[in-house]
Amino acid sequence: MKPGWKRGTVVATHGRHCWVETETGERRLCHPRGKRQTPVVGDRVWWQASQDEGTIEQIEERRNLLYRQDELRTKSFAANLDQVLILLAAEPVFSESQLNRALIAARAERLPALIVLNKRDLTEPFERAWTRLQPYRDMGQTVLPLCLLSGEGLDTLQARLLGQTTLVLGPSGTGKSTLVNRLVPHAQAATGEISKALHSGRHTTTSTTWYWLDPDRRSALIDSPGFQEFGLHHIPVERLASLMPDFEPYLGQCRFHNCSHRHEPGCAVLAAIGHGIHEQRHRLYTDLYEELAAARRY
Ligand SMILES: Nc1nc2c(ncn2[C@@H]2O[C@H](COP(=O)(O)OP(=O)(O)OP(=O)(O)O)[C@@H](O)[C@H]2O)c(=O)[nH]1
Ligand SMILES: [Mg+2]
Ligand SMILES: [Zn+2]
Repeated sequence: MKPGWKRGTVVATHGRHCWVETETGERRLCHPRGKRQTPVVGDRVWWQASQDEGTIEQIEERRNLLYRQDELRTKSFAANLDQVLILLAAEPVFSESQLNRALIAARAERLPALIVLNKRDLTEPFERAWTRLQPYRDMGQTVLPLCLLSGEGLDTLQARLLGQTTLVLGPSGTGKSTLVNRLVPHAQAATGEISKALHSGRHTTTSTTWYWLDPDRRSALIDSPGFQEFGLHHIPVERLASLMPDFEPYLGQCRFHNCSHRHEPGCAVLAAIGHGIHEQRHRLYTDLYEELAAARRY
């Protein structure tokens, strides 16, 4: 720390520029000094004023960091979180592979994850989605029902957000920005008609943004654009099985200590399929295993 440096938190990013919230609650546009470090939302920084803007001098060490991934480039996008809220909805139908990836990314950073299923008013698709989430409840994962339209389930969810910094993740159109608007009256986060968003292939929310839930600034919600790919390529393939909670009880019981749990004889994971491990969960594992093994060859 040097004279003139002040503390702040990155609350939004636009390319390489970002908005920093000062300790007095003022928000100021800042530019990172040099190209070495890119600030992400949630970063605690030291910044210095230059007229009405600012320069980020230093980013403090991160407690944790989540990545977003496109093709070969890996981009980090939020840091210093307490938990991750994965918002799914009755519609659009969610991809279990994407859900699994988000859960693994959170677990790799030792972040608790909360799954919330929104749009309970759409009764039949909601029931189908709820049933598809059975394997996740079986592995001890909390799954909360929600209807942002009526507000049903909001109190239970709100209690879980108290005093925490929560990153809201999920596919496009599940209601992430609607949730922010429900909980932060002056947020005015843009929300979109699902059909429009899906048909144009675009997302309503295009950048990650931090919102305070309370006047004393203890609970925060971070809205993010709907995810396409979750960055997992930094995870060693040998670690993958230990990041799937339903596999965990069987690890260390296979005949071979370096078992990949895909085809080896005497594999305790393979033996548990059908009781303890759902078959499609094992399929998600093998698909991801191949992907991570291939990524390492580059
Ligand atoms: N039927 C129903 N519709 C809802 C509910 N909650 C949100 N929606 C609608 O779902 C649509 C998408 O909501 P958004 O909040 O923009 O979704 P998002 O997750 O922020 O989407 P992206 O920003 O594209 O990632 C909007 O038309 C909302 O009005 C609900 O409980 N029931
Ligand atoms: Mg949004
Ligand atoms: Zn095995």
